[in-house]
Amino acid sequence: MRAVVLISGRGSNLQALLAAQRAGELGADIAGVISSRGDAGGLPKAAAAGCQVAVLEASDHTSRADFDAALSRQIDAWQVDLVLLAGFLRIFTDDFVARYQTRMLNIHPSLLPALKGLHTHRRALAEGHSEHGCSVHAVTPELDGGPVILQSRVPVRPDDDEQTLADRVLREEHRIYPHVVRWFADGRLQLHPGAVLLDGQTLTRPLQVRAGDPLPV
Ligand code: NHR
Ligand code: GAR
Repeated sequence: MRAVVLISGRGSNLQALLAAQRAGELGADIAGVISSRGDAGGLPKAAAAGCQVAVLEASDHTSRADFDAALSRQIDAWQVDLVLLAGFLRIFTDDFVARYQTRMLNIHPSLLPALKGLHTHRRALAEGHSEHGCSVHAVTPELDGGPVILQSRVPVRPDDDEQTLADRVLREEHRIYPHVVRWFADGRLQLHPGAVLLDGQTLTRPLQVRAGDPLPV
């Protein structure tokens, strides 16, 4: 199975996926990495790992539809089976989502459906949440609204700031994302337009772990 990873920044989730691939635990080859920013820290990491890389900047495209068309062309040229968003900061058009909906996953830094959108750690603190976390979900046209597959819960501590909380969540992102990719690569996870199936059973609610707990097999 071949995967493409879409990034916009640092690329630590990309690195976690690459590490899982190297360890033989991903079940997929990361054939290519596409960044929406030329200065993304993840790009040199991708190149060092031997992935093909491409940069598609929004400023070089006249519309979202035009950007997404260029993105599709690159993805399709690499002939991948799976599209993985990893800190990708561009909202897609419905047409783009429709094309990849059965083979596209995202890692989002909150316990969805709580805290969709950006700046989730800041908002978790501002809203006084006692628990926070991250979610791997299927991507649908509704932003951060697709079915959640696996999430990890972390405590919010009284002395947390945005950075300490983000770090605690990020460690869990790096555990759960490669794990879900493995399910997809092994053919155990199927993404359908209205439902997600794991081992042939419709997921009616997300699987959940707590920080550090063993992951569901
Ligand atoms: N597209 C669709 N249609 N559906 C989803 O669920 C998507 C998506 C595109 C990206 C990732 C998402 C996240 O994990 C994602 C999920 C970007 C924004 C955003 O507001 C929000 C959520 C996500 C990604 N982007 C601004 C935009 O105008 C740009 C912000 C910036 O550049 O700083 O595209 O949270
Ligand atoms: C991660 O925390 C990811 O969940 C989040 O951005 C960070 C990217 O870090 N994604 C979003 O907020 C998407 N809107 P990384 O580049 O080191 O993987």
